[in-house]
Amino acid sequence: MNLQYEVITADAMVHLDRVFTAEGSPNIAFIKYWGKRNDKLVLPYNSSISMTFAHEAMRTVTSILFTKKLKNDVFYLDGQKQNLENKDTAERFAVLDILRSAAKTEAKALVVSKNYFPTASGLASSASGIATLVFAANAALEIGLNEKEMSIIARQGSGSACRSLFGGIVVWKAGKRTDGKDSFALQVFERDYWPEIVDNIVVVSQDKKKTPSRLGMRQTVNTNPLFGVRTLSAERRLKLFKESYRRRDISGIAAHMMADSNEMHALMLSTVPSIRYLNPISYSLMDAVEELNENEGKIIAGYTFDAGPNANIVTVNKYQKKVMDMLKQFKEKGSVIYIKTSRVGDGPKLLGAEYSMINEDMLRPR
Ligand code: 2P0
Repeated sequence: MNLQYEVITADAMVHLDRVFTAEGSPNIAFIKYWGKRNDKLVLPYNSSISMTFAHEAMRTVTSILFTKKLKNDVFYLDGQKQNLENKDTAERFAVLDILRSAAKTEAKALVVSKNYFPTASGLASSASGIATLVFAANAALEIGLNEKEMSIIARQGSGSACRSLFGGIVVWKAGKRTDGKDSFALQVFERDYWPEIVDNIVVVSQDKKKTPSRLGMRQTVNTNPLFGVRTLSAERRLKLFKESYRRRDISGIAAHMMADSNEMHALMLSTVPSIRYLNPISYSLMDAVEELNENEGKIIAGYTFDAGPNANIVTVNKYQKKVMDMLKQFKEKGSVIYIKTSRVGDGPKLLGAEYSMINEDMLRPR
């Protein structure tokens, strides 16, 4: 077999020197992923479930161009050229090598990405970044992967990214196989299944987190004897959460999401060394949501926190004013920087050429 010929044929199918731009959104997990059974392939111990944010509220826009003019990949994030020698960035960028190998090309990529939300503040920037990158590259390389296949690749860049390949409510199945082929995301409820749902993203800090999730998860798995019960507990709760969502039962989903957030943060706290992402304002927000529910005599809102102090407070249209009134006191005291409200959104989509963020200058060696 003539390998050279094969490469040339494959490259002919790749859109070289043409910019593809896509937008995608982060997701918030209601039943969380925290701990890998395989670090390299990013295989989780338990399944997780999330909501993809609407693009209007939170999004990443990524332009990509494959070219023979570059000797190495080049990556700009929020206007800053990134160092792809950095181990963490390189590990995540390895998704491009998987895609290149599927397309049988060695062309390098110029990637320009912009996040319309604070990076590295526990708001899942890696999830939307990698999901959008995989989506745009799949189009540019004309590989024709479907969302499930893209989710398997995105997962290897960042676990939570696999869930952002879909809109609506999404499950990442943990899978059992050692090669990861059964560890992928799928949509379990369409975006409009329950249109009344709203998530209030309450930003209390824009600082970079102290412990990267990847390191924190490894420490938890390696040192925490409580981790043994986590897998079963999360799987069980995920079923209950899905059932409540199916019934459009706000009290049910809110109770399950609060329990799961608390279980994950308890695991983090009892890891050695102890990992603490929540700050005093996070705890005050938990108190305030619980007080609101007590005053109502039923659960009308639920909180969940990722690897950071920012809260996500979920409710339905009917109770949204009560939640915002409760949050007003935090804003007045200056303890909340801003609140973004999002509905359930769509998965990534391609944008027109006018959205390209790539210019000739970026291709020049310096
Ligand atoms: C989640 N988080 O389910 C959980 C809840 C944070 C807390 O997925 O190592 O960036 O790249 O797979 O996906 C954040 O971790 O970690 C995360 P890697 P990722 O959303």
